[in-house]
Amino acid sequence: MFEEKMPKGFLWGGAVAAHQLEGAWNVDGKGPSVADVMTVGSADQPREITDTVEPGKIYPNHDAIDFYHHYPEDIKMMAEMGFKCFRTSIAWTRIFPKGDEAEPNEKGLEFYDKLFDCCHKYGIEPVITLSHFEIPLHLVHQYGGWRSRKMIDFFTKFAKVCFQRYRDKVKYWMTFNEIDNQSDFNNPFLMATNSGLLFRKGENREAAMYQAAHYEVVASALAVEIGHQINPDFQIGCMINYMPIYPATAKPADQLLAQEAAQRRYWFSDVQANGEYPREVETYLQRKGYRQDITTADRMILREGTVDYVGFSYYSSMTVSADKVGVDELTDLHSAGVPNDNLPKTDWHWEVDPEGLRYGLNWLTDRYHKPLFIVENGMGAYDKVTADGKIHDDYRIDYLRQHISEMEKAVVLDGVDLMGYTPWGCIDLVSAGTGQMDKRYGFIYVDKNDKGEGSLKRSRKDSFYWFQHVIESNGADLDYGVK
Ligand code: P53
Repeated sequence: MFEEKMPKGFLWGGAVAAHQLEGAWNVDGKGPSVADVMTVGSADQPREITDTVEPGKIYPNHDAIDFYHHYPEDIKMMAEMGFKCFRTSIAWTRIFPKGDEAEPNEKGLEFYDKLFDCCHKYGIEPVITLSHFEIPLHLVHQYGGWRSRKMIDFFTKFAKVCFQRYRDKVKYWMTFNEIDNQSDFNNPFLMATNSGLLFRKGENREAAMYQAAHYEVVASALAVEIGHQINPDFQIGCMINYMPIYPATAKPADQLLAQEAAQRRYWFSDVQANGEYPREVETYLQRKGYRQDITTADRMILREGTVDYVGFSYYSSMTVSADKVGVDELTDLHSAGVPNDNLPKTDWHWEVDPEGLRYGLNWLTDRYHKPLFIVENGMGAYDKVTADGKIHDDYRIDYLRQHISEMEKAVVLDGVDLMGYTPWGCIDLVSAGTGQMDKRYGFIYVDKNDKGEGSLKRSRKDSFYWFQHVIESNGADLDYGVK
């Protein structure tokens, strides 16, 4: 147990994303986003991305947990847990239903006014992601998503409208969720969600990714500049999915490969935090002839729009082996990955590595010299409701407890500058990767299953009371109710 507590004002809370919990997919003028044409999958079955909404298929994001109509009750429960902040996103298609309209949709703007007012009523600070896997479907079909430079204008217009409207209600922002997931460019789901890229047959996916991601980092930098003009007190961050990349052995080739893999994965945040492409990635792009459309003006924008903090999600680490992919043959990171036998796995095969979080907090501090914010962490698990209506989720408490403990070492022993901690899916919601409801992360249980059946009734899991004590003690008591 720590004598020292976390810093005063530390932002304890929870994280969600609009499309994964709001539902009301076509209510009050909302247009369809790319998430609205994704079906339900499972641990071993990927989600299908259809052209349009097809009859007979289950699209779990359409209704989700209907947070759109339940938010007063849900925020109240989060306040009961003691949340200091609440991370969600603004569904782009509520504000610009197609994405390329001249004027925003007033009804959509009003919804977030009400939501943010509700948060403030309980002293909860909203933490807002602008683009969290919710690209307007029209922009995907009409412009090819981020293949098009025009997306920079559409996105920055959306960002500006939000910054102006919520100037006095939201202080903490992030531009793109998990922008670096695209280093896994052979994963069609990640490319569709992050960039609205639907691949053509035989296309060079890596080339398409680098060009699209370039437009995104430019749009992100412009948004940072616009935001700071609108309110100099805004804290605007980038957001990456951070995973330590370990060498499989102490062989120098594995070490080199791990370093190279990190360069290919973290150049996104390098650009966003440091204002320029790192040398090795610039050289790689020149060698390959990728990202041909970059202008002098783009480079200026990148330099001027650096972020205030680095937000990141943390779920697991990855391990790479030069026996799989040679050092100079690395393209997509996934292909170099090997299992790490030292680590247990979740039911969805994600490796659990609490110490990797402390390692990461130090690594990111060394690399960026900026405040950090853990905006997602957690473990998807099956929950069982017992006869007395309770959910005894000791496995979830165990996971979070170990991670928070490592986080506290990084802050107290290593001096990392950390703004807050918002575990993922604080209320059960639709999984991004699989579309399932039964892959649960929440402290608050929601009665709904993968087929879309259930009363939507909310109830408190054991972890609810545990996290309440963690927050109440500012991170000093991690043992409440632990046997
Ligand atoms: P789910 C892949 C790898 C790491 C994080 O994920 C990821 C993904 C995408 O599935 O996504 C983030 O729901 C994301 C959230 C997502 C959460 O992690 O697949 O920012 O939207 O729900 C957990 O279990």
